[in-house]
Amino acid sequence: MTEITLHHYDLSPFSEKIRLALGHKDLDWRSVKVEAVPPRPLLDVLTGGYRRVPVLQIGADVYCDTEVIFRALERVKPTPSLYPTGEGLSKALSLWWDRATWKPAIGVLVDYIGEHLPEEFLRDRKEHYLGYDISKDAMAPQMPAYVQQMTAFAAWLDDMLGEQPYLTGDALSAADLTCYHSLWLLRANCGAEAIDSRLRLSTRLTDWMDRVAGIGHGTSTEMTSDDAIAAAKAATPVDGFDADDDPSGLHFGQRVTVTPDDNARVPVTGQIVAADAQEIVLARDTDEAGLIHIHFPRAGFEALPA
Ligand SMILES: N[C@@H](CCC(=O)N[C@@H](CS)C(=O)NCC(=O)O)C(=O)O
Repeated sequence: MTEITLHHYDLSPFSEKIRLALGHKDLDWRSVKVEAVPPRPLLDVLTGGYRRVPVLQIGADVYCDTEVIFRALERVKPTPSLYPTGEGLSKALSLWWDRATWKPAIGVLVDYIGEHLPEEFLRDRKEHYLGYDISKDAMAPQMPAYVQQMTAFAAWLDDMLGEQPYLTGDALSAADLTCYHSLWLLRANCGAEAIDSRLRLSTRLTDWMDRVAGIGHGTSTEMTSDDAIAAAKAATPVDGFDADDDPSGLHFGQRVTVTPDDNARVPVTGQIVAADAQEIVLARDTDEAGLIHIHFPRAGFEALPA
């Protein structure tokens, strides 16, 4: 089987979701560490310019966004599933959590460690990623509101757990990995005790976090970005997803742009080679890595004629 390669950095909570998914499926994978602040020219070759992290690569197939990465991992190794009770609830919970908690979680984070964030990191996040200033001073006036949001949402997770070990039932699902990630970010960087008390995390919730953490990250070996490009060049796209069923009238072979609809709104241009209501795949010819197929989810992205 072609190697599974994750392009990521340690502190990235969205990457932590995927590291845990790789652990859940007990996969061997290659780890390409990228800079926390772009430019990332070698990653851009593979993604066509999509600027967020993580990115999963399997040979010449490249997956942008954790939702479609989960989907790819399901295809590579269906069991244990990331969707033991079906995709709908897990995916809806994940999209809500990612979007509703990202700004408040960053607000709480910078209250604790904001003074240590480099100027170039803050500038990049404001100008090219989030569109707002995440410096400690800029976020301070809203701090009570961030705590209010995180506290409300964490209590909902606690309620969902009830008597069951995981959010959607007896078995772990993608929803657990997603809802874990921003709380992991806060506890790992601000101190678990401080966060547990500030956000009123119950013992039931922190026990669940311990269970999720216990999954681990599978087995990884380091790889350079250059070697990842060489692996893409040596491969041809092989992912079996070949649907021609776009719900909006886009058609096979059409040139389109695909752009996140929330932040880091860099359009990626290519020709449709597969599409349905959940996933779209663009073909791009690159000098450095040959033909690449880039996969995106549909929810949270806009695909429009180029
Ligand atoms: N919806 C995306 C969000 C990814 C995301 O925002 N990742 C953060 C890192 S945790 C990021 O890309 N930050 C800006 C950057 O690293 O360039 C996903 O699920 O993958």
